[in-house]
Amino acid sequence: MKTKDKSIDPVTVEALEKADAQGRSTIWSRYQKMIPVCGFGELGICCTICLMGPCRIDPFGEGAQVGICGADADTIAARNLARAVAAGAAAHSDHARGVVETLEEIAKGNDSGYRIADVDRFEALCAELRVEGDSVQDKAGMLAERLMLEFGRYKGDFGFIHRAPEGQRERWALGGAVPRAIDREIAEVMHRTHMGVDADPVSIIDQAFRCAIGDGWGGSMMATEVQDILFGSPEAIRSKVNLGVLKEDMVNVVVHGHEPILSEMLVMASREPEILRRAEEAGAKGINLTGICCTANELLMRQGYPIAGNFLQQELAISTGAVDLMAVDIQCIQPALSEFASHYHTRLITTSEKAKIPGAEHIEITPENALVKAREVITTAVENFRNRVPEMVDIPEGVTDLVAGFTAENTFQYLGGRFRASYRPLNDAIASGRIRGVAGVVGCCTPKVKHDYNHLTLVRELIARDVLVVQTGCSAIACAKAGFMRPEAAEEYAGDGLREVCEAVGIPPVLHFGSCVDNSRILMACANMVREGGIGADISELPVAGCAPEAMSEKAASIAFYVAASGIYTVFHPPMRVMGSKKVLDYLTNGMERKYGGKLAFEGDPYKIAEMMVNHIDSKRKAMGLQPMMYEARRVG
Ligand code: MSK
Repeated sequence: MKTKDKSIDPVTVEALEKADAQGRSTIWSRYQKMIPVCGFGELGICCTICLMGPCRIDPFGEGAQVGICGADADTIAARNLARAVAAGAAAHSDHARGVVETLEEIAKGNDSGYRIADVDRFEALCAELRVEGDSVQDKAGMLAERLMLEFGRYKGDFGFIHRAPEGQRERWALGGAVPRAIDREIAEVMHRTHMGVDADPVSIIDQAFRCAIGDGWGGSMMATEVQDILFGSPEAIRSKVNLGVLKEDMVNVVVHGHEPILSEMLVMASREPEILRRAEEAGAKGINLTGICCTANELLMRQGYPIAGNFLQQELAISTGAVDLMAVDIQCIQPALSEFASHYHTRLITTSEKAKIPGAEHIEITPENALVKAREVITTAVENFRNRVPEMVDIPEGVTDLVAGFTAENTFQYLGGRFRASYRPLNDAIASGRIRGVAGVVGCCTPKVKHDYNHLTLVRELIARDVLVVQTGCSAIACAKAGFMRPEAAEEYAGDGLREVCEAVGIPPVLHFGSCVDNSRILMACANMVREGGIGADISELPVAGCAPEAMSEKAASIAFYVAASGIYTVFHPPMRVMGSKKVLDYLTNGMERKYGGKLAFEGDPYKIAEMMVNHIDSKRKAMGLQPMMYEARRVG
C-alpha cells in the first residue's frame, strides 16, 4: 500500500514517508506484516478460555462445530465480546478510581499540589449525592468515600443512574440491566465467561450490557465529574492541533495516555521560574507542553494546550526528532514506542505503576508525590534538550486552529446565551427543522482504516445534512485537524439550518466534548434534551445517533455497548468480532432494541454510515411528529 493511502492527513503522510524512508517500524508496517489476519479470530470463533484448546469453529460447517467442552460459535463469540467489554469498562473505571484517590489526597490535607478547582461543581455533586460536612476538606473526604462505594456497593442505588431519564431506568430495571456495582459487574463477566459457567449467548451479552452501563453511568461519569472538580470544568477555548505544534527552539514535552492527574502536574512544573531558567540555560526558548490521544484532550479542554496528534501519530511525533521527552501514563500507549524512541534522542518515561514498558525509564507518579515527580520529569526533558541532534529535527509544518471545551453543562449557555441558558434553544431548533438531530462521532483510529478518513467523511456528510456533531477522543482530534472545529467551518461545510444556528451564537458545527471518559458528557446532554422536552420522552425517542467509525480499543466496545444500551442507535467499525455467530449478531443489531431501546449496526463505508444515521434520525423525527427540515441538505464536494 502506498503511504498516501494510509492516512488522509497530509501532515501524517509527510511524517510517515520520512519514517518509512528511514526504515522505521511503524504501526502501519507492523499491520502489513500481520496480513492476512487470523480468520477465526476475526470472526470471534476462536476460544482460548480454558487450557484444553485453543478451539476454533469451522465457519464453513465442515469441521468442528463445537469446542472440546461443547461450546458452539454463539457461546464462544459472546464470551469473547463480553470479555472485551469488561476490559474496556475496567480501564475507564480504574481511571476513575485513580481520580477519586486524588480527591482523597486533598481531604488528607497533604501538600500534593492538587486542589479543588471548581468549587461550584464540587458543591453541586455533594448536594446531589447528599454528602455533608463542616469544611471543604471534610466534604472532599466524604465525597471520595461515597464515590468509592460505587465500585463495590452491595445494596442501594447505583452511581449516577438517577440521572438517566425515567423511561430508560424502567427499561433497565425490567431487563435486569441495572448495575449493582462497577467492579461486581466486571467480575461477573469474567466469572460467567469462565469455562463451564454461562453458555447462553444472549445471557452473556446482557451481562456485558449491565457491565457497560456501569461504565457509562458509573466509572466514566465519575471520572469526568471528579476531573472537572479537581482541574476545572472546561469552557470554550482556542488552540491548535497536529504535529506542527512541536517547536524547534523549545523543549518539547509530549504527554500521552489518559489521566489528567499526570499532565496537570506537568503543567504546573513547566511554569515554575527555576525550571524555565534551566530551559533557557540549556538554550531553549521555553517549554512546549503538548500531547497525544486523550491526555492531550484533557489538557486542551481545560488549559488550551495544543495537541500533537491522535493514536496513530504517537510514533510520528517522535520521528520529528524534536521530542525531548514523552511521558506516558495509561491506555493506548504502543509498547513499540520504546524501540522507536531508541533511534532518536527522545526519553520515554512511564509514570504509572500499572503501565511499564521494557526499554522505557520509569518515574512513578502517585497522588502523594505528583508535583515533586512532575518536576523531575520536566527537568529531565530540559536536560535532554542539550542532546538534540539538529540534523535529525524535521517538524512537518501543518497546524490547524480549533475551538474546544464544550460540555453537557455549558453547551446550552453557548446555544441559548446568558438570558436563555437552557436546552430549549437546541430542542426548538431540532423541533422546527433547523437542526436535524445530534450525532456523537467518537473513538479511535486504526491501521485497518485509512487514518482519519472515516471520521472526516462521515462528519462532513452529517453536518452538511444539518446534524450537529459532538465528538470525543481521537475522532475529535481527527476532525479538529481537518478544520471542522473552527467557527468558520459552519459557513464552509454545514447545511443552511445548522449554519444559521452556529453563526448566530459563534460555535463550530462540530463540538469537542473531551476525552474517552467524557462520552459520559454525551449521555448527560441526551438526558438534558429529554428533560427539556418536546423532542422525545426518552433517549431512545430522540433524533440522535452515535458512531465509532475507526474503533481500535476494548474501551470503544464498552462505550458502544453503554451508548446502545442507553437507547441510542450506534454504528461501529471495524465490526465487533461476532460475525461467526448469527445469534449474537442478530441480538446486537436487532433483538436488543426491544429491551434497551437502542441497537448496534456494523458498517465501514462512511457514506453508508451517514445514510444509516440520517435515516435513523429522520425516523425518530417522524415518530415524534417534528416539523419537516427547513432546508435541503448541502451538497458535499
Ligand atoms: S485515546 S481509546 S485511541 S479514542 Fe482515548 Fe484514542 Fe481510542 Fe485511545
